[in-house]
Amino acid sequence: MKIAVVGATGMVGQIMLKVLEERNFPVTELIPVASEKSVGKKITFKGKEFEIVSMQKAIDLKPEIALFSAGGETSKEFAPKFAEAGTTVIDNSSAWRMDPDKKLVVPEINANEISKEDKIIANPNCSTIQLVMVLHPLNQKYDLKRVIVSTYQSVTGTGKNAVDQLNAEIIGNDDVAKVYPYEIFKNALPQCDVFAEDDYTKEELKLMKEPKKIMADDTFNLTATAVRVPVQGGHSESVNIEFENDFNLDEVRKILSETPGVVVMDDVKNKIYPMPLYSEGKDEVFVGRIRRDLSQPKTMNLWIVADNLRKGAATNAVQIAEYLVGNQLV
Ligand code: 11C
Repeated sequence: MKIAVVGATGMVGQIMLKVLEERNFPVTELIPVASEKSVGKKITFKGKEFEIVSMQKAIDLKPEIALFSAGGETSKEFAPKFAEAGTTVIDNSSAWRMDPDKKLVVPEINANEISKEDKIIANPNCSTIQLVMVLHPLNQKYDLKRVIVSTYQSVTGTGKNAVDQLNAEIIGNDDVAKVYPYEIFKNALPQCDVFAEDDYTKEELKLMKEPKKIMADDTFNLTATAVRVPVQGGHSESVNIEFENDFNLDEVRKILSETPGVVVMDDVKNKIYPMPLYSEGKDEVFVGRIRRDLSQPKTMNLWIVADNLRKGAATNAVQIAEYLVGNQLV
């Protein structure tokens, strides 16, 4: 499989390469693509060096699959050009996610929607992916009525400059570009991305819209507050879920523990619950603190953690690519 990674030097691009290597994806030719200033530089993949090429060169090489993680504007401009050349693009930006003609895919949930005609496939937002991995199996069994999610998001979701800001603030170095409007060390910012409609941030709106499309269900309500915290290993989410039907907590744990890609870590007597420090570098979505909401019936609280750069971005994209290959869709 000839595969391009667009944005190969970025945080997610680097993890895409790592995940392709770890999962032994059948790469016959790797085409790393990055901005003009990186063209000509080399990256190492499976012990071999590959030269970073320009976008046009990559399009001309007609890869079967292109994994894109280069931002929405780049994706809007170049994904259609790859698609016209016959490449199937798996795009990690928000550019195509809510386009009614594009599939928004979490493979464990809706990969079966993908057909050969889908030349641009959208990878959901990181905080959405870990949320739907848990919501979907519970929705199938108990029918969602209302979801309230509050996130605690890693600085890695903002990118390398944000990680640099946090690390500089930890050592008291003021000589660093500020990505956030305030200090992030020792702080919590109730703002992920910019403010958009109705005083919600773009991140909150993604969380409120994308799950309904992925689960093909708009019969439930969902609201979100997204918060940036001085953490690097992954995103955490406190989720309150009201169902149409009542549930049994042992059965809930059983359903989730039998869901591929989900790991239940829920043993409070032994202080076992998911944390970003634990999820870092792992592909699974971890869920714990599963308990009844004592304030109203048919409602539960739980806590979801995942590495936002892996299952939240790179791993999910590579899983889509694996599905394409495994089902002869490219
Ligand atoms: C964050 N979720 O943590 C974002 C990063 O739409 O893919 C990913 C943004 C996106 O800030």
